[in-house]
Amino acid sequence: MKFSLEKLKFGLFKTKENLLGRISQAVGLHKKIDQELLDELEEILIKADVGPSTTVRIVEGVKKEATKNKIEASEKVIGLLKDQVTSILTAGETSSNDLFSPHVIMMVGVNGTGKTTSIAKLAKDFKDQGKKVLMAACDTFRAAAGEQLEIWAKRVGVEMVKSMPNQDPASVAFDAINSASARGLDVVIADTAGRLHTKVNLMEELKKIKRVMGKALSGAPHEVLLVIDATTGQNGLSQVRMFNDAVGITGIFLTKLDGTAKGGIMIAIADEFKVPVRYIGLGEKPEDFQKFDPVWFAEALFT
Ligand SMILES: Nc1nc2c(ncn2[C@@H]2O[C@H](COP(=O)(O)OP(=O)(O)OP(=O)(O)O)[C@@H](O)[C@H]2O)c(=O)[nH]1
Ligand SMILES: [Mg+2]
Repeated sequence: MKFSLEKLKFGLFKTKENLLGRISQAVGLHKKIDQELLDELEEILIKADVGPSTTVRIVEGVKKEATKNKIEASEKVIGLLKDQVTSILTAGETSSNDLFSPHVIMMVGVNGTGKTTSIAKLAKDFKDQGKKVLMAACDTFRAAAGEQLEIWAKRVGVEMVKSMPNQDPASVAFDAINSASARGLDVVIADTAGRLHTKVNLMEELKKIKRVMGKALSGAPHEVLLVIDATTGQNGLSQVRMFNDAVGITGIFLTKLDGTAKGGIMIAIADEFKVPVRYIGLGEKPEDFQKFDPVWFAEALFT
């Protein structure tokens, strides 16, 4: 995928309006960085879904830096804010660019967050890098799920291991990994079910898929990506907690950042869980996503 700051800025448009737009307004009303301005900043960040504890940490950081460096002019507050946000987002990052062979990725998340679409995006990206990708239809719960994945597999031109309705999803994962190993394929991406109403069963099912993947290939899955819909705001935090407790997530794919003003959730996630956001979804098409880069993200948000 080609990185484009313009595309990122465009995708973050509403979040930016909500955040930078209001901050600029507040800055216009104050000459100096004083307590009143800091209080207003706090309110703006909380309204942008940055979350209370992360907001307090950011505002305190801004205050400390301003005092330490004797920065008084109110317009400088935006740069200070950008630095704080960058450092929070960077702290959550770990570099894990090693690809195993086959590299097994398990996608999890509550229903409708964008798992299947995001799998198509990743698959296309790997394919564009010359890798051979196999999708595994481990959502055997919802009848149409397999068909939906198959449409994407065809559209982006990768292979897929199908499943029967109600087949044990772990067995689908097992077969897919064995087949990929035998045929020397590079990447396996497993789609999983996301139903909400039977949380306990779902978590047990996901644990089993993960366990069985490890039996098919020691070390698999190499990545467990949690798909979070940015428009759900603070609820995303409890989803991180829930899935992390059950299957130990290695990264987050934050979808639907386009068209939401709630992108601040990303900062709260990075601060509270230290789980890196790896990708962001900026639209419905396979090319509408980017690898997450904290520096560029802060740049797109605050300038
Ligand atoms: N605007 C926008 N829409 C997205 C994005 N990612 C996914 N969607 C849309 O979100 C809807 C749900 O996407 P799916 O991929 O089917 O979600 P899912 O998690 O697989 O859903 P279930 O299989 O029902 O659990 C679809 O209409 C997608 O087009 C994104 O980054 N931006
Ligand atoms: Mg799906």
